[in-house]
Amino acid sequence: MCDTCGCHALGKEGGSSGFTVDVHRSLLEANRKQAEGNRLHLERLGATALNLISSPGSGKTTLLEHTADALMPGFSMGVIEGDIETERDAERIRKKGIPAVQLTTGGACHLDAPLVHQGIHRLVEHAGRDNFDFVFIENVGNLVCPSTFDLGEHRRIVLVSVPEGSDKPAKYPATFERADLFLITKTDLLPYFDFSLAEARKEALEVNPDLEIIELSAVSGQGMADWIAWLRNLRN
Ligand SMILES: Nc1nc2c(ncn2[C@@H]2O[C@H](COP(=O)(O)OP(=O)(O)OP(=O)(O)O)[C@@H](O)[C@H]2O)c(=O)[nH]1
Ligand SMILES: [Mg+2]
Repeated sequence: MCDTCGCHALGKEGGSSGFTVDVHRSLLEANRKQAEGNRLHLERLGATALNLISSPGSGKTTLLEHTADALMPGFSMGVIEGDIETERDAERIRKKGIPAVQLTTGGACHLDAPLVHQGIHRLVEHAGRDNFDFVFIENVGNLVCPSTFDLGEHRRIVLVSVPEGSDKPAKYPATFERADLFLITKTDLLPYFDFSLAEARKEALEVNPDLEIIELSAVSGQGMADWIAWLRNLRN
């Protein structure tokens, strides 16, 4: 098992031991139960919860900053930020007037459901209200480990930015298999990189034929209307 996060059932010698696999299974089972509890909890708050997964720097926080501008004041939102260290992303969101709490994992490369449960309580306390239309959960920047852990979200979103390359869906298939929406971000940079929108779409749909796909740039605004429409549609 990975010493940092427990996200792979591999022994230290590179093989899997029965003990390691059992511990891993029971960790995942405990996570699954807490995730169901989180989902009910979020529904009692009236919230649709979204889990954002991507490599570091794909533009998750920037997208949420711009989403705050576009969604407010029609919809209320709260944000649970996940990072290994620092309060920086929550501070960025709070500057937009949006309630945000920061979860720091202290080394683990993903959020898990028990940590997010704490985050829900802290968000309600911090916001001073118990009703939200949307709760966004920004996962730790990592395209691998977060895909294993249900956090109690209603939809899962995977982001890949143009500078990362269009070959990512085939290389990280589990994350795409388990996602509902694929956001191709930083499309304003397309002229400067060899990113192929056609390849990214094709590979993603080969992994998950039901995946919805939106191309956008939070900076230029291109595609943001499609993203906001997708969000609004979740509340209809
Ligand atoms: N050109 C361009 N840059 C962007 C866009 N969105 C984000 N960026 C830049 O990309 C960098 C990383 O953005 P963040 O929003 O912090 O990325 P993140 O996914 O939240 O990063 P982590 O939380 O560290 O995983 C910043 O310098 C942003 O200004 C975009 O649409 N276009
Ligand atoms: Mg961020």
